[in-house]
Amino acid sequence: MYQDLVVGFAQIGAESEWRTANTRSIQDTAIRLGVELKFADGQQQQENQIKQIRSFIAQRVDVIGVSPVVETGWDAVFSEVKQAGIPLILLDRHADVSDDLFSAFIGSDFVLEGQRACVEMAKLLDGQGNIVVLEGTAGSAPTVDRRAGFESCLHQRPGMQVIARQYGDFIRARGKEVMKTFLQTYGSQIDALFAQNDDMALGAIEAIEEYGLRPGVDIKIVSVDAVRGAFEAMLAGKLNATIECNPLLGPQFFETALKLANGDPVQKWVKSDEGIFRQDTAAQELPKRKY
Ligand code: GZL
Repeated sequence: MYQDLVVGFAQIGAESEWRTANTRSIQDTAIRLGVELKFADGQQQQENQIKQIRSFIAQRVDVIGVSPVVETGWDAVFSEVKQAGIPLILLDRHADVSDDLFSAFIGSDFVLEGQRACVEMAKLLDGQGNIVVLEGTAGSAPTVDRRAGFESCLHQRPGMQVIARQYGDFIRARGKEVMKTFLQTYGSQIDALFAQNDDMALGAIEAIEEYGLRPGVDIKIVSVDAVRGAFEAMLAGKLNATIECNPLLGPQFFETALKLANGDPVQKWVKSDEGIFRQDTAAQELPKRKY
C-alpha cells in the first residue's frame, strides 16, 4: 500500500523552472498517495546527494530515488544501497553505472531531444548558418546526450556549424552572461542559438535584446523543456521552438517505487513521451501547460 511506503529522494537542486516543476510533481504526488517522502535538496552538489543517500540507508527507507547531478562518481554509494537491500530508482537523469546497481530509470531520451532540436534548427536556417550553444551542467546526462543528439544530426547538415559552446548550468542568469560573451566575440555572425534548456534561452534573449538584435528573428532560438516561459517567449516571437522534456514524473516514480517495495517486476527504462512546440501553436498550448 502507498500509505505504508517510506521513500527517500535526493533531488539535484532548484536551478530551473523544470526542476521546480519536477520537485512539485514528486511532493504533490506523495501527499496525494499518502507516501512518507523524505526529500533532500542537493543544491547541485554531488557530495550532498551522496550524503543524503547514505542518510536514507541509515533510516532504512523502503525505496531510494535520485536525480544524479552528473553521470559519474556513483559506484560506491550505489553499491552501499544495493548491499543494504534497498531498491534504487534513477529519476530524470541517468548515471554511468552498471545495470545491477539500480532497479529502474524513469526519464527522457535526451539524445532524441538533441536530434529534434537540430532538425528544428535546420528548418529555421534552411540548412545554412553559424550556431552558438548554451550547454547545461558539465558531465550531466542531459548535457552529454543533448550534445550527442544535436551533433549527430549536424554531421548530416554541412551547411550548419557550431562556432561556440559554453556551459550555463541550466541557470537563466548564466545563460545571459554566456550569451553576452558570444555576442561580444561573434556579434552578427551568429545566426542561431541552441540552448539546452528554456531558462538559459530566456536569459540569452535578454542579452540579445540588450545587444540590439532581435531574438527569434536575427538570431533563431531553439531550446528544450517546454516550460511556460518558453511559450510566452514564442508568443512574443522571441523563441522559435522548444523541445518538450517532461518533469511531471511523480506518478511514475511512486508507481515504480511501490512495485519494487512489493517485489514486483518493473521496466528498466520507463521513457517519458514528449513533443515539439513551435510559435504557430504557442497560443493554443499555453493555457494547457501544467508547468
Ligand atoms: C532534464 C533535466 C534538466 C532540464 C533542466 O531532464 O535534468 O535539468 O532540462 C534542468 O531545465 O535543470
